[in-house]
Formats: sequence, C-alpha cells, structure tokens
Amino acid sequence: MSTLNTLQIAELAEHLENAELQAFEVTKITDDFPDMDYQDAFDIQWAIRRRKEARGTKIVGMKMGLTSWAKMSQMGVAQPCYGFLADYFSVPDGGAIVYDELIHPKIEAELAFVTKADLKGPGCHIGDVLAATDFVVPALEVIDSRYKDFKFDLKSVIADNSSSSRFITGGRARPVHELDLKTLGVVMEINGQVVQTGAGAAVLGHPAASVAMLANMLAERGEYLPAGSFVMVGAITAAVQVNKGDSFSVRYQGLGSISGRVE
Ligand code: 0L1
Ligand code: MG
Repeated sequence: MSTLNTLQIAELAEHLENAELQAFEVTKITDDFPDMDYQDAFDIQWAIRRRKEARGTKIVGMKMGLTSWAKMSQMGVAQPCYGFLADYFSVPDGGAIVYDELIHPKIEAELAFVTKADLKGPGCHIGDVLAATDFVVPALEVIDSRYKDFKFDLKSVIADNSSSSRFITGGRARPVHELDLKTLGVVMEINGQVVQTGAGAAVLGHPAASVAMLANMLAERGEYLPAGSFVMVGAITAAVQVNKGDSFSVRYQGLGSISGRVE
C-alpha cells in the first residue's frame, strides 16, 4: 500500500536529490507526511535512482544500512535498510573525499561481496549467498544523511537513499571460502589514532546474512541481485565523523587496508 500520490513521490525525490547534489540539510520528510509508509519511502528512493539514470549516471552497486543491533538502537530504528550506489559515489583508494560536496560525512568500515550468480528472494539465505559469491573485498562507506543532525526515522532514511554518498573499495579481494567472515577483524584509524575496532559478526551475525536480506527485500519489489553485483553489507564499526584535513585508514584482517583523506 502507499499513501502518497505519483506527484508527491516525484516532488519528494527531487527535494531529497537536490539536498544530496547541492549538499544542504533538510528536515525529515515524515514531519510533513506523517502517514507515509514503507512503500512510499522505497518509491521515493527508486524515483531518485531513476532521476540519476535518466541523466546517464550508472548504478554500480547496492548497500545495506543499519545492519548492526548497536547501530539500530543508536538510531532508534528496528530494522535494516538498503540503498543504491551511483558511479560518482566511488572514490579511489588513497584518494580524497571532498568535504564541501557533502554535509556532515561519517565513515564506516564495511565489506563488499561481488557475486557471480543471480540472487533472488524470497527465501534467500546465507548458503545461497556464499555459493553465489565471487569474492569479498574491503569497503569503506561515507554516509551523509541529508537530514539535519542525522535526525530521522526509518522511512525518512530509506527515502534518502539510506544516507549513501561516497564509498572506497580497495585492499585485497579474496574468495569467500578463504575467510572466516564472522571473526574477520577491522581496525579504523583517523589521523593515526585508533578510533574503532570490530569484527564481521557485527553485521547481522554474519556478513552474508546482509546480502541475503537485501535479495529478500528487493524481491518485495520484483527486483533481484544479478550476477556481478557489488554489495556493501553494512558497518562493522560505528560511523565516525570526519572533518576537512583528516586522513583515515582501515586495516582488514587478511584483506589489506583502505585509506583516504578529507580535503
Ligand atoms: O550505512 C548505514 O548503516 C547508514 C544507513 C542510514 C542511517 C544513517 O545515516 O546513519
Ligand atoms: Mg553503511
């Protein structure tokens, strides 16, 4: 079911996409549309995606968000969400995040799965994901909620493409059977100081569970993850605010590291 009409979906997509592209904060959209539901929220996100595709932007991957119990409780939400990754979100390993293009960026240590077979829900599970995975590679997400002070509810955040803004991938790709994804450790440093540590199990108990959940959520809209998909599974660490002039690096057990700076 949905509560918003086609025009309202289109206007909210334009509003939130403008906030992303021009880097300005907005209030959460449920303040003005308290009755909107999850279908409306995803309709807005998919409308933003279609706006970008119509301008020639390529969608290069998907991300899961709010996949740790700690993060869900920190943000006051009860379930994970997903978003899409556009081509211009990608920053090379060792490269710079341009602060002025963003509002209040935070970084998260993540892993990405790259698939070699289609994944379709409903009923997709960890076993399906492991069988369909070509390799796992380190990823770092830059989230940048368009909502003032990162204050939102789940519907507002879904409509805002789950705060997606930039990502870096790098380090060393390895086949999934060589990794113990639950105990895989990460260490995040900012300006040479350790600020976060974590292990893969922070992501829904097992990072592959996140990819399975994405396939199942996409199935609700008749969508699926085609072979060759790049999927970031959600944060292993808490999100950490970064500022102009910061440098950061994340070390991944057995997978090398990713680094970058904010300018
Ligand atoms: O990637 C994430 O886990 C974040 C999803 C959106 C919530 C937020 O902006 O913190
Ligand atoms: Mg994330």
